[in-house]
Amino acid sequence: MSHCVQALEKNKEVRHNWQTQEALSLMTKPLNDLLFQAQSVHRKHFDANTVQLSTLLNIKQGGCPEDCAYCPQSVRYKTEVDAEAMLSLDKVKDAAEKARQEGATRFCMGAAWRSPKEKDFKVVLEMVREVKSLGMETCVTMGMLNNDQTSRLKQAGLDYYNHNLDCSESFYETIISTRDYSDRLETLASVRKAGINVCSGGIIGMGEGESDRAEMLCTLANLEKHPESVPINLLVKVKGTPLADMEDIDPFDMVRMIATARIMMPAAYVRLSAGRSGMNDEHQALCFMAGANSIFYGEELLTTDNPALEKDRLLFNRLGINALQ
Ligand code: SAM
Ligand code: DTB
Ligand code: SF4
Repeated sequence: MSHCVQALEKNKEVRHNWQTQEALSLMTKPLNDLLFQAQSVHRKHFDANTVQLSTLLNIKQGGCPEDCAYCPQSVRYKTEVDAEAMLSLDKVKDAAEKARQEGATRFCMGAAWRSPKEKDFKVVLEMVREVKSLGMETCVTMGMLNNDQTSRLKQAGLDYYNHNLDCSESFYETIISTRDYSDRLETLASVRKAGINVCSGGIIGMGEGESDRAEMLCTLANLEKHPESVPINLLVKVKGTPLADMEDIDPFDMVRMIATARIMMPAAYVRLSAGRSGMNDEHQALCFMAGANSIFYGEELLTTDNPALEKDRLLFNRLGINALQ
């Protein structure tokens, strides 16, 4: 096939007119058919044996005023996570340096805020500049932002902003009451407008239905431009949160969610995000086969465990996966 025809084929796959019913039909196909389709799409857009590594650091833990039902950092729930002060610039620099040495290409800083206050925001700008100067990609997640803030982040060298939809608009009110779905979309629009890459995805296993999952993927895929990065989190059930006793979902549901995201957003990095500690190697391998090509690499997420570096290296070796350089 000529390069020109190949490019046309790829373009055809990048659509922005997805309907929930269509996404749902994809998601519920026989698993082998779904995996085959996802792998085929994946291979047109990416090297199928390369996975991108992002390392997370919680730069401001706990004490968040929001009521997200899954979150151990909300002040409203009695969890084992205490509120702490913001980390120092030096600590952040050291952690980023270590992450780079371990092979991560992106350093993601998370803060448990509804939205940043000016004084703290200035410190985050400084952190972005420092991490950027180490030669790493930078990512921040700290809640809602306005246009002034996104443009200042862009100027400081921010590459990605993570702001998840978390779930479908229909299911949203069961999970969060302290801000609206439209607030989330506005922040995403502002990030996009400022020229920062969008990182946005959600969580499964919160009691949502299959059609909620399909609806959320449609909202993401129907944005004017697909997010460059789509994290799919499996709920980490934390004691003290309202979702602590949710039932486990079928492991294949995670595989289906990833495969469907891959097909609907062919050129996005789909991240197998929270929840890997509870997955066995075979389950993770299926997620990579379904088109996941990014992970959080590092022994901690924000407040919960992630697999040990050595364990991930061994898994990559056994699967013949290389880390994106
Ligand atoms: N406070 C900011 C916000 O909510 O946008 C940034 C940090 S917040 C912890 C980032 C994301 O982590 C949430 O949107 C959610 O998708 C994910 N997350 C938080 N707790 C989780 C859990 N227990 N299991 C899975 N994902 C979780
Ligand atoms: C995302 O989608 N997942 C990350 C990141 N973005 C910030 C957070 C996962 C948090 C899991 C629960 C915790 O460690 O507190
Ligand atoms: Fe706060 Fe973010 Fe946790 Fe919601 S998810 S309670 S906004 S830290």
